[in-house]
Amino acid sequence: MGITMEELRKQFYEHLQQANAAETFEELRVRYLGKKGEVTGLLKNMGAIAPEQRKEYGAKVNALKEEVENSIKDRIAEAHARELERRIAATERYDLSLPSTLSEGSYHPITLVQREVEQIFASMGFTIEDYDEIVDDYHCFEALNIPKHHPARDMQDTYYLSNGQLLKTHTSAAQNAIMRKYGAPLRAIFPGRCFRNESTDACHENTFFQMEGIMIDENISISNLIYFMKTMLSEVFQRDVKVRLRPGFFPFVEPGFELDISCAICGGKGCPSCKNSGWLELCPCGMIHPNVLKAGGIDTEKYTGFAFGLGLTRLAMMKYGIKDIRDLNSGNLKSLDQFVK
Ligand code: FA5
Repeated sequence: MGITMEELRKQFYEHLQQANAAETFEELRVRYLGKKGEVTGLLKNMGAIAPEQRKEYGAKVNALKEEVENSIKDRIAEAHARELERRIAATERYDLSLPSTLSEGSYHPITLVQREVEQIFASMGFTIEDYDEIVDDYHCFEALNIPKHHPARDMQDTYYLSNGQLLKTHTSAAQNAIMRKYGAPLRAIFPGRCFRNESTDACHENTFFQMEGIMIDENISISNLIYFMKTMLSEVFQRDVKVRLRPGFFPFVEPGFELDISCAICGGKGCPSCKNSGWLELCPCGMIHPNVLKAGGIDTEKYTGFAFGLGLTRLAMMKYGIKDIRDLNSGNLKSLDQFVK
């Protein structure tokens, strides 16, 4: 005859004493109560028991089975209760009636940068214009020399509304209306929220801000454009920033440029914020295409002009060292609170 019932009971309680995790309780259950378990195994001794004692022996084994089962259940319940108490003690308690820990409200970093850029351009004689977020195809594309089916439309994956209107994909959508409103000569900037059906990453959002600028007058050339871009960047950063100008294609300017800024997050070495290139596309620009001036009612014999489309959200990232553009739309007060002014 193997282990006795008493020895098995003692051994079980020693094991139960050591068990503390869900898996070990389950192991114990299988070890003692499973088909090949040790308590079940006691029944195999039945043959060695005198026939008149078998009934009593069977009842004792069943009682032990029940005892083992209940002891394991009790220990599991105890462990759950302890874990719950631990979690309650460790969890921050929220008391909604307490005053906020944020000392005062703050402007969003994009608002701060926007106001700064507005001030710089206002001091150089530019007016600040507002424009719709829902626009029509004509203003967003056709008036900008992007006819239907032009491949340049693919660059801006557009959210169309069921009535044929669309969410503005770029602030250039206001160019035509502003030219028509003021005529030439004209200096205006117009900040605005833009929407594109983009996959998001550290430097792309589906909702972001741009600031458009146009200057139209007699004898406006690329030199004027470069002067205004340089002045704006050195005022915003209050230091020399490395920029590069390279050719860029946009149907509404000719010639067109991409103005990139050396990534302020990695110092130009390459990181996720600049897609590992060390440069961030910040402010495409160029000389306004004659077709766009004509659509805006401007006399192209007399006037020329430049336009730029500054990535305001990216400028805020570079200015404040924000590594991930998605933080700016997150509404996370803890990270935005540091910009209190
Ligand atoms: C344009 O939107 C043109 N309308 C800009 C322009 C205006 C060119 C006037 C010439 C004359 P682009 O798609 O490259 O171009 O966007 C301009 C800037 O907006 C980018 O350099 C970038 O800084 C910002 N931008 C574009 N897409 C996103 C995005 N998904 N998330 C964040 N910023 C973006």
